[in-house]
Amino acid sequence: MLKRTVFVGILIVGLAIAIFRIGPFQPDRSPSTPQFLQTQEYQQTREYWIKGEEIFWNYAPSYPIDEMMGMKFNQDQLIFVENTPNQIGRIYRKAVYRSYTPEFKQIIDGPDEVIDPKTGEMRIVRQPGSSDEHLGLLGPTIRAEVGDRLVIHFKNETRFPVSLHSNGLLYSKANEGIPYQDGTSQKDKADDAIAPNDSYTYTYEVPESSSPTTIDATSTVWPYYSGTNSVQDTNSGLIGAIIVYSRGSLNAKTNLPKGIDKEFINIYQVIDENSSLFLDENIQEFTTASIDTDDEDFIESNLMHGINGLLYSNLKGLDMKQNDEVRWYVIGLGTEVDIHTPHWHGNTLLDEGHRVDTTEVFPATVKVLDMFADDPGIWMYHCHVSDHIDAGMSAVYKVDPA
Ligand SMILES: [Cu+2]
Repeated sequence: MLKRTVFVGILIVGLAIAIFRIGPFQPDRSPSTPQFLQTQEYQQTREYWIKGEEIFWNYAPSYPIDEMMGMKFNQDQLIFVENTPNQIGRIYRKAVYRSYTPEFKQIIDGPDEVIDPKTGEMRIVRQPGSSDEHLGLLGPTIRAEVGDRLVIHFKNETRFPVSLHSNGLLYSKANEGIPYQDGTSQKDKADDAIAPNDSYTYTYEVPESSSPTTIDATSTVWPYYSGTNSVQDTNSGLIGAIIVYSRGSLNAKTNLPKGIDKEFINIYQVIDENSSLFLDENIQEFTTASIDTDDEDFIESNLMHGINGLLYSNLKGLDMKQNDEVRWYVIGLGTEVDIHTPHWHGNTLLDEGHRVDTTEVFPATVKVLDMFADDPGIWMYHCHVSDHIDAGMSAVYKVDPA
C-alpha cells in the first residue's frame, strides 16, 4: 500500500513538472516549436539602445606611415590607403552601430569618426585605454548570461533600410531581422528592413541552446549584423558581437567573465567596399576622375583587409599586463577570400583544449581562445595568409611587464 502511494506520488509530481514546467528552465530543442521563456523565468532583461548611423571611417589613421614598420607606405600598400583622382583611399562613408543611454539620449559606445575628411579632424568615442578602444569599426558589444532576455531598441539613422540580426540566440520570426520567403505574414516582417528614421525593438532570448557547453570556455560569441541586404550591409560596417556567458560567470561591474582579466573581440574581414551600400557616394565624395567600377585596379583598391576595420597596425588597445588571463573572441566574415589564420607572436593560447599560436576562421565562424600572457613585450598579431599580411591585416598586442 505504501509502495503504491509513493508510486502515485512520484507520478503526480512527474506529471506536474512535465505540464507546468516546474524547476529550472529546460530549453525545448524542437526546431519547429521553439519554447520561449515565460517572463517570470528570465534571470534578467538587458536593454540596449542602438542606432545605425553613417560616419566617415578611416582604415589607416597612421597614413602616410605604415604603423607596423614605422616607415612610409610603399607602392603596393598605397593601393589600399592613398586617395588619388581614381581611387578612394583610406576614408570611406560607412554605416555603423552605436549604443546610447535609454531613449537615445547620450552616446555610450561606437566607432570613432572622421568629421572632416579633408583635415582629418576626428570625433573620438572610444577613449584610448578604455576596454572598448580595440573594437575599431565594430558596434557595441552586447553581453548576456544564459537565461537572460535581450531587448534591443534599434533606430535606423542611415539613408538605407537596414536591420539587426543575431546569430545563435533564440528569436521569433518577428525578431529575425532578415527578409526572405519564410511563410510568415506581414506582421512578422516589420523586423526585416527598418526604414530610414524608423525604429524597431528586437527581443532575443538566451537559452541553453545559445550558451557555451562544458567543453567551451565560460563564454561564447555570436556575430550580429544587418541582414536586410546582408552582403552589402556587412561590407558597409553594420557588424558587432554578442557574448553569451554561462550562468553566474559575468562580473557585472567589470563586464568580464570571472577569472578573466581582459577580453578582446576581433573580426577578420576583407571588407569589400565595392559591395558597400555607399559605393556611389564614396566615388562621388572621394574621387575626381571618371570611375569604371569594373576596373580591376579600382576593385583591388577597395578591398580593405581589416581586423575590426583597421589596417597596418592601426588597431589599438590590445593591451594587457604580464600574467593576465586574456580571452580572445575571433570572428570571420566576408566571402571566399576570407580564409583567415590569426597568429599571435610571443604567447600561446588554448583553443578548445588544444595549445595553439595560430587558429582559423571562415565567414561567420567564431573561435574563443584563452591566453595566459606570461611573455611581456610588444607582439605582432596578424592573419598568416600571405596576401593578407601584405594587404595590412596586422596589429600588435602589448604585454606590460608585471
Ligand atoms: Cu586573412
